[in-house]
Amino acid sequence: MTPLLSPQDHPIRVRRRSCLSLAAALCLTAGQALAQSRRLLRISTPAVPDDWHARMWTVLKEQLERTAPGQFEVQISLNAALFKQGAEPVAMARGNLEMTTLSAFDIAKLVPEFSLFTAGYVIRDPAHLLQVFNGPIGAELFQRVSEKLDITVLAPLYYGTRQLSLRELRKVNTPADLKGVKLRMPGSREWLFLGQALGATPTPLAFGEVYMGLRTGTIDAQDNPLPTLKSAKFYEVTKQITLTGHLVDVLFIGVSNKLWNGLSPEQKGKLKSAAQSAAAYNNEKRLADEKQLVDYFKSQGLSVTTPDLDAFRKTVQAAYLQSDYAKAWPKGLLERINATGK
Ligand code: KDO
Repeated sequence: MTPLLSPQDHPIRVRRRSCLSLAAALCLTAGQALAQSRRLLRISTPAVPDDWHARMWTVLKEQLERTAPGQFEVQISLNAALFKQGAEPVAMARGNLEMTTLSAFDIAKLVPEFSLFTAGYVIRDPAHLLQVFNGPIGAELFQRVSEKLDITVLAPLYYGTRQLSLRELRKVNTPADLKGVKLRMPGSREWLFLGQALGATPTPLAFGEVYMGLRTGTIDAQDNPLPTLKSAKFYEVTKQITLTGHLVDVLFIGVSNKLWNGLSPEQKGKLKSAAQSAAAYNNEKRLADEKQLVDYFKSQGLSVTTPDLDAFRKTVQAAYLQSDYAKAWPKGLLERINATGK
């Protein structure tokens, strides 16, 4: 006997229902496939949210959403919340992180010639920095980074010119005036050497602890570019800025080769272009900030002084040239850097 059909089980409805569930199933599988084919891009940086090199990651994310919709899942983590400062390259090698900004100091640990860019008063200004890294010298060095760190550099960026900031007023004209000053540096050999070359007593401390260190007096001074002094609010616990301009500092937007090597040529092009846009955004904002921040800090009651730059340059350059670091600099590289842009 033919079973009685309830109104809901009418054959047309049944067929429509199964079509709908088939469509839903297809949608689900397509969705799952999309999710699987989406490349996870986890980004970690110690940068504070208001800093340009933190905001630039949103520029990268939004560009990728436009140019490669559904292909990347970008997760941005600021304030060293995911990995502590300097631990990013290891996290990338282990497959736990895909992107970050690397400093020359991070790279110098494995590629010794990079210590040339940790040395004070080598790079003349932001334009010189970008010419060096966007030209043949950059291409050669980035090849070494790929081999040694398994990271592809997508774009260099201008992090700013590092200046000293002190929690108390002090006459600082030459490196001798920094004798005994506890100058906070990030915690690696290369950073500490820079602090020492400046004539101070370098004290290692993570970026996230600098504000407190200045406030409580654990440290007497720190060095960072003016835009970071503002975004991380160090100026609130600083009485004096001394414009040593000792390091025209660079960061590199890097991606793990584990991710990079699995991308199609088209995806590589889009990711690289998004990284270049992010770097350009950072550079423009940072340069504009550096032009007007001295006035801002003065308006906040800080004393801004200019020391004897020749004295600083001579002392710091001599310290590097006499150090073991200089022994790792490939013959002729310093001369090529000096000749770039001239
Ligand atoms: C810092 O710790 O002083 C430093 O400026 C070092 C840079 O290489 C970079 O790590 C930077 O911090 C962070 O990105 C925070 O701005």
